[in-house]
Amino acid sequence: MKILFLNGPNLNLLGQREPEVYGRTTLKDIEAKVRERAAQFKADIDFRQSNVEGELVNWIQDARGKADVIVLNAAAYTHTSVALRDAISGIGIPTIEIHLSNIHAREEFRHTSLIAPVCKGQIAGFGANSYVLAVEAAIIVNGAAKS
Ligand code: CA2
Repeated sequence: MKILFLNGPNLNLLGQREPEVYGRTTLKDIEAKVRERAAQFKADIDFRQSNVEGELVNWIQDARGKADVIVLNAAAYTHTSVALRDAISGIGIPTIEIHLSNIHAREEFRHTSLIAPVCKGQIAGFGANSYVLAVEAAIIVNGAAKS
């Protein structure tokens, strides 16, 4: 089983800026945690980050026939991107939306996710553990898709 983790804009800054909001864990640290958890399920991980909306759209499209599940932290694009939403609904690969923070407990503009309606579900508010939980969610979603 292959899980594609995609990370949106500014997540490359994790652990280096605004530690009071996003903690001190870097994206590399999170990737290591994800790989450790995925190894327990013998799942393959592809883990990427981009600040460019179109690059994320291209990666979603290219996942056809390569990834079984996509786990997406679209960061700020969560709240703005019709292009990402259309890409997710266009490819037919089950996608799980994740966030480090609880977007529903933050500013009003973060309460709306344009991608949520085309995702299988959402995991938000558990910091780096949102990513670890997403590995398990991906296994469940993949099993459900095959049965
Ligand atoms: O909680 C999340 O995972 C978010 O997707 C993070 C996004 C934010 O726009 C979403 O509303 C919720 C922000 C990612 C930017 O991360 C930074 C990390 C360090 C310094 C500055 C930004």
